[in-house]
Amino acid sequence: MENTARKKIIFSGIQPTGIMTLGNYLGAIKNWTLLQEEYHCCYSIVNQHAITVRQDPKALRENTLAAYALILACGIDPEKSIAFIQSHVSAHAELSWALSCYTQFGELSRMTQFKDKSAKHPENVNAGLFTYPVLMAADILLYQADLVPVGIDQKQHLELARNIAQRFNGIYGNVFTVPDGYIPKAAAKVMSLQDPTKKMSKSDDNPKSFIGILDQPSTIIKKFKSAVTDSETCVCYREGKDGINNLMSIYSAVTGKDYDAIAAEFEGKGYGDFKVAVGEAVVEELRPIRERYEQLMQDKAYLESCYRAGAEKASSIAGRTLEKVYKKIGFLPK
Ligand code: ATP
Ligand code: LTN
Repeated sequence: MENTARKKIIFSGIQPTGIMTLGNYLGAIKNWTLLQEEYHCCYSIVNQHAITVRQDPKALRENTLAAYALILACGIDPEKSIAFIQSHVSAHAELSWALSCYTQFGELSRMTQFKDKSAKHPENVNAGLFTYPVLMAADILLYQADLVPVGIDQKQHLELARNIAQRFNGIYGNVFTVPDGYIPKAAAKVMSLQDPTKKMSKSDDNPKSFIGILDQPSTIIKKFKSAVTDSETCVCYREGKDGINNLMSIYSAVTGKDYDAIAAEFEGKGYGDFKVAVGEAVVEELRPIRERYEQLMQDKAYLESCYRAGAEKASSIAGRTLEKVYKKIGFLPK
């Protein structure tokens, strides 16, 4: 009989490539915190993914600690969830190598993130950028994750992870759980405030295009006031109104109001009022996170004890899966 009592397992990761944005928060991390009440959750700062783009070593070290502190500040409780740094658990790189031998060149060539990032960094189209989704599959499959909370931009990578798992299981029997995505209804893809046809991204060169989770309230309001919209006046969700649609989805994700309620609230009012309301709602959502982050960064010893304990717990789970995989493949035991 199937064991229906097993608590589901969640895995997700975020790269320490700069200050996290409102997109990262609404698209992913907010769900991370909600899920930890009901599930076994593993969350990782994926610094090995980050080096697919050239990083300054000192900045990478600092950003890794900052990202770790930030996920705790957002509400990840290191007692409830396993929160760790990817490079501290060697099984990720090891499984990634094995899985790369079960992934086709053609599959990786179709990944849109690879195409985008290689166009953005033509001077450094390295093999890691190409095999990035295999490492991501290893991250997820090591923990036998059932659900992976991510923004919609990661859907294609997730589909590949499912394909790799199914292929491996097809050859060797039931080794991996086949994961499903967990994508939020509102704000699955927060768009740039300056070009609402583009994803809000923390590596965007124009800081006005994104809201950093740690931005000061006055900066947040200023950025929303200068958000690009359209030449109409109606606050309503409609095709072609990319800027307003984006602001509505942010407002909806933060306040829980649906689009009809938002349209009614701003009927007869201009975009100016709406932009300020969105800004203020976001300021209030982010204020406690910024305050908690500042406290946590004062206590490096605490952060260190958390990520060490996290790595230990993660290693023990990941090690078990890796051992099973090695055995199935036919690697002679040590
Ligand atoms: P970069 O912009 O530097 O490529 P990124 O922010 O897209 O990085 P990650 O830091 O790895 O990439 O993203 C972590 C999580 O945040 C992922 O689940 C991703 O789907 C989500 N995410 C990123 N940007 C957005 C966005 N604009 N809207 C919604 N979710 C997002
Ligand atoms: N590729 C993801 C980050 C990431 C991830 C993961 C997300 C790496 N490994 C495992 C979920 C599960 C991105 O957001 N760019």
